[in-house]
Amino acid sequence: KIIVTGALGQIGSELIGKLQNEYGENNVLSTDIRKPEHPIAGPFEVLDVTDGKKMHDLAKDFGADTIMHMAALLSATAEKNPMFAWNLNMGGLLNALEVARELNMQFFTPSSIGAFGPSTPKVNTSQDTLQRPTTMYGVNKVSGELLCDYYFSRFGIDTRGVRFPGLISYVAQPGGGTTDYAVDIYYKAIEEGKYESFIAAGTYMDMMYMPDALQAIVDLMEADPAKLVHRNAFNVTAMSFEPSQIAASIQKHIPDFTLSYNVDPARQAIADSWPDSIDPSAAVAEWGFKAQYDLDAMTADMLEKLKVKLQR
Ligand code: VAH
Repeated sequence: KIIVTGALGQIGSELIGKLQNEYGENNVLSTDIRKPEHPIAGPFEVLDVTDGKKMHDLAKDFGADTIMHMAALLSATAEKNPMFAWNLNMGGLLNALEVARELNMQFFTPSSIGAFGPSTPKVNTSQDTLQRPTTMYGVNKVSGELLCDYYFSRFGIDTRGVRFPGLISYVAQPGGGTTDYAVDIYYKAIEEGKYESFIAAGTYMDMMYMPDALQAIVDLMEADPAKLVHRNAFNVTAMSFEPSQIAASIQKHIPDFTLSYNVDPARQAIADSWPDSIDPSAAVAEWGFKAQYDLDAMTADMLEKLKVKLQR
């Protein structure tokens, strides 16, 4: 039985459906800081992750044996409000780890390519390398990786996690990410036939389609722990592209689509501090990570699903 925090977020909103399919609707307790606008399947409770006592009581009463901590502020939002981001991202994580320790639960939380910084080698960034991020989000992610390793080595808690690249999905509009230009572009392609990118041409970032991200979480959590050399920060990625490449992929379906640029210095600075491409070989070797969607497969599915969602 799994309790999920941040269940209404970009990953959480699709993760709960994936978990319900895998483990049964009533074995997944969704929580988030406010009630869902539209009814969702399965049990739901309001939870502010900075309230450790309520998190403990909800997990205990539900009989959870696993916690998936998905609640966090993303990079651009965190940079606008760094102190609030520290308190929410680190306070929430510590509460979730403490609940996992008190109730001896298996634990998952995602890290990010944001855990790398400008001094990290940028191309084919290895699993174990220099991590001096220059954003509050990145500081939170590196701290989180170390804290999760600590809860494994010090308390024996079965903590696991991946470094997600930019995630692209059509269900929940992401909030405040730097990679979210790659989500916005699909909506605008259908709504307006054009997109003005806040990320500059030539800015490569790792990306992955949400179905691959969800499968990666399930595969890692189901993996044989004896095979895990790493635990809380597996590099995972499906592709690396820059804005003109995703535009070209869209133009295969919408020939008149045009891309222009209006770079946002704040989010460009964040993007410039991250790798161009990361090496997922540890995840492949230790738990068989494999992404199914490449750029063109993702584009075809995103446009098809968004045409329905946007009724175009
Ligand atoms: C962000 N989408 O942009 C998130 C993610 C790697 C990017 O961490 O902040």
